[in-house]
Amino acid sequence: MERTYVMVKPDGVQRNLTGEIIARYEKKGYKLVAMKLIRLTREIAEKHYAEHIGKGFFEGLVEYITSGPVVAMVLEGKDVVAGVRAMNGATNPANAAPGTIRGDLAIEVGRNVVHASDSVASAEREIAIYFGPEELISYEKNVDGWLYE
Ligand code: D4T
Repeated sequence: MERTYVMVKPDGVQRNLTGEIIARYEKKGYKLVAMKLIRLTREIAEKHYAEHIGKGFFEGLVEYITSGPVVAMVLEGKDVVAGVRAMNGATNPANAAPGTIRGDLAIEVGRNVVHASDSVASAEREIAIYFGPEELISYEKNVDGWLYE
């Protein structure tokens, strides 16, 4: 089953949106297989956002993402990478549709409350940055038969 890396960013934690954001994924049917509260170091932030090093917004991005704790998690489900990206909405909340997390809960691109991997390859890379294999828990849920044919 596919997995993705999701992170409630510092603004989401500070604004008490962690529970609401996780609840949306849970209600959809995605399964939490790992979760923890952590504070990113600059080193981790640079690893995570390596593709953006050197861009104009990079320093502000690192300052923001290291400014307070984040809730890091791994979600599992059929086509979960694309599904969570769709639930999160456009990167810039100004372009995010109502009903999406960013469309409903955020205003500016530099405070967009949540992160999710943009491909299966990114998910594998990002999960490995934040979690050791022993932290990923495979388990059955009774509801699975009501979610999948
Ligand atoms: P993340 O990775 O945070 O889920 O965002 P996306 O995958 O949706 O978008 P991204 O990688 O293009 O951007 C990473 C991160 O940088 C911030 N950002 C981005 C910014 O502050 N200004 C910008 O112009 C862009 C493009 C927001 C998300």
